[in-house]
Amino acid sequence: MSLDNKKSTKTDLYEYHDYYNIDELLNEDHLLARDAVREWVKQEVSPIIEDYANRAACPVHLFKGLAEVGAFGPSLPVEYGGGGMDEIAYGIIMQELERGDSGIRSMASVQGSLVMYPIYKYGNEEQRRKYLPKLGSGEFIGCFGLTEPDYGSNPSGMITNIKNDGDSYILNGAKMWITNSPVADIAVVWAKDEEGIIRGLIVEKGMKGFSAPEIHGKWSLRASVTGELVFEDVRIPKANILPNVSGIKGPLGCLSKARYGIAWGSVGAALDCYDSALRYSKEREQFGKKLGEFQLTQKKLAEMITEITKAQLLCWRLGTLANLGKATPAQISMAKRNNVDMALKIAREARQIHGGMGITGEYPMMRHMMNLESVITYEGTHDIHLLITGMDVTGFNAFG
Ligand code: TGC
Ligand code: FAD
Repeated sequence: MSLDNKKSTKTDLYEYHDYYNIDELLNEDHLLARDAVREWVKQEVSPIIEDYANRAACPVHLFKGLAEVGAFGPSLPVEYGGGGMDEIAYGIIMQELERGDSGIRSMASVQGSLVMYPIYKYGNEEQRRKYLPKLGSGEFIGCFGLTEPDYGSNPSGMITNIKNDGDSYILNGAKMWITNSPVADIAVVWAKDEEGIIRGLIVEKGMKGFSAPEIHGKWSLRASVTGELVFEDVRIPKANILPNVSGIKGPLGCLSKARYGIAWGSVGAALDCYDSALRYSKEREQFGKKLGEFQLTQKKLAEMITEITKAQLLCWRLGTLANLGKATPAQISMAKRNNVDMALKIAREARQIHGGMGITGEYPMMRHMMNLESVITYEGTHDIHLLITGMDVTGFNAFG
């Protein structure tokens, strides 16, 4: 029996925590967007997510709802399927989604920042009109193919390639670890041309020689579908090449957009874990006292809200810089690295506060913790972002 769309009766008790009154720095649009997405997550994600994660199934039916709450390309222009909002609104939406589940935020990150953004930024008008409204409305699902089996942290080494053949290119190669690939209608793929220059192209489902097998056996992001992209002499019309970018800075520019969203999103996962631990500490008694009355529990909770508050401020400042077009890739790396690491540590501490109950699906920490093991790896690993900061402050390149 399929459990698709079947909701549990579990109530989502989540309450937001804003220790430094950061809400006062937000405008009405931000708050409206946030409240709408928060409510949507409570109604549509929380009741089903444990079940989907348990079954390692992707709730693809949520794509339409994600589109309706404006989660796809919130800061892209409305006429191209986006939300026409600013970068802070984009960040807040990602935070609310990841409060529900990192996999749901992943669906939105990939669609908006890794598929719609490159088509908008690097595509021509015909490509924009053809794909963006359908992606923005959730009619099309997209994926982003950069990583290869032998080129993860070093995508510049990629071997996937295109060869000129009249009015087409012939694409060969393989991509690995691609979010949404098995369910995607289109893939934005990065490949080297005959001069070794990286180009972006749009590959459509059904093209001969193109397949997208699912990767099974993940213990992380179980409600997100991940797969490969395999290209065997796939004929790509020249009209599908993104004309306005070449070189690795093309995909890296998309990653900056998505990493920015993860910096905000991971705070959502941390908030959910903290919120659950705080509530549990006020309910559960041992030795005749509430857990929250013990100093050791207070230390855990006090440190959690301190780290969350620092991360919230980092996001707000980064968002302000992004709105001015001044957020540098290295600043984004610092926020992505810090906030994901913070969220992972908080998930572990919050799990401890719940004792044995913390390992069950009754509470969200284990799911967030396992998800965050992917989040700390994808979009640049924890150490790669450290090296980006190191290079920025010293001027010395420690890669390679
Ligand atoms: P490098 O020589 O440093 O730079 C080449 C050119 O690119 C520019 N650039 C950037 N531009 C925009 N945003 C960024 N983040 C940029 N980083 C670099 C740079 O200024 C330069 O421009 P120009 O004009 O001088 O040509 O390039 P490199 O090949 O040495 O690479 C550096 C390194 C290692 C930092 C980079 O390769 C890297 O970030 N590696 C990590 C790989 C990664 O993050 N992969 C992510 C795959 S996608 C994914 O994980 C999606 S998960 C989605 C989900 O489910 O949410
Ligand atoms: P490697 O690059 O092999 O790294 C292994 C280890 O070596 C890491 O700890 C790394 O930090 C370390 N290391 C590497 N180089 C150095 C160095 N110079 N100095 C010090 N340490 C180093 N990719 C996409 O293109 N599209 C997607 O949609 C996508 N979705 C993903 C979804 C999931 C669930 C996962 C797990 C990954 C996804 N990825 C995607 C791929 C992801 O971006 C890569 O896994 C990531 O960039 C790391 O590459 P790798 O796994 O090959 O690890």
